[in-house]
Amino acid sequence: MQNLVILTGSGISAESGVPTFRAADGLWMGHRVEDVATPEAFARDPALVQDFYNRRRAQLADVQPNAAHRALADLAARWDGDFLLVTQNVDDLHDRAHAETPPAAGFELVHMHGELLKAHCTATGRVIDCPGDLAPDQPSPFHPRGVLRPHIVWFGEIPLHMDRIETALARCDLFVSIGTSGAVWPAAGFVQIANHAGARTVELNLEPSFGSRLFDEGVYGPATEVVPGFCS
Ligand code: BV8
Repeated sequence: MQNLVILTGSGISAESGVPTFRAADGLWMGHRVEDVATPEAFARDPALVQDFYNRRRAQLADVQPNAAHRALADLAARWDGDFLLVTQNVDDLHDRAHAETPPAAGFELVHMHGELLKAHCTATGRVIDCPGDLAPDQPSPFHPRGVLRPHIVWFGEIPLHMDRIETALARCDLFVSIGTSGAVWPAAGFVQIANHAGARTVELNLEPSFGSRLFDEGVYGPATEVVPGFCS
């Protein structure tokens, strides 16, 4: 019984039409990341940040899981060991793929950078399904001085589920990284934890990532081709 950890990044959703972060122009949907994905940006210009996430949340209605998301869901349905799917993505494409193909008992999906479809209260941290477009000073239902913000881990904030992730990495037999540039920490360091645990490490990406030399193997090409191939 093998224990599996898979990490995904925006590259797995690219062929669904969801923009990746580090496209050639370095801008992300017309913005510099630090202008929209930091607590300082939210404090400085909440209208800009709420609008940026409102637009991305609205776009989810126009995209669908692709063959790579579905291949992972098929794998999760038949995997007989522990399978932790860690996504850096805040879209719900993995969630939808696994809802269509229910996973086996040992499967768990965690969003380490949060979820577009959720919001949290700035005063209490309580997380709820996002009630729709958020206003710059969206009142929180949990605290008179709270505001609802996107439930997104911004740069400089601590990723979610880190204990769960590090525990799974320390005991995994196979670690697969899919569609990520290896530019963002601590996700970029997960392969080193897996290597230290003696796991086989594989990178599936359009091209070698910044950390490609840390992997035992690399298979390069579009996710909708290399992921189903790897999972079969
Ligand atoms: C933390 C939510 C401490 C936002 C995201 C200096 C100052 C301040 C901080 C730092 C610093 N130096 C380092 C840091 C830490 C910082 C960091 O790493 N900065 C980088 C930029 C240097 N990290 C943090 O701040 C993190 N927090 O460190 O806290 C800590 C840590 C551990 C324990 C305790 C405390 C928080 C980072 C989270 C930021 N939030 N997302 C939002 O979505 O709005 S990160 C963001 O980047 C997304 O989540 C994204 O997933 C992630 C990584 O990017 P990728 O997914 O890899 O996307 P990218 O475009 O880069 O690459 C796409 C890849 O896909 C490419 O390789 C491409 O070839 C490939 N591809 C494209 N098309 C396809 C494809 N592959 C296959 N098929 C295709 N068709």
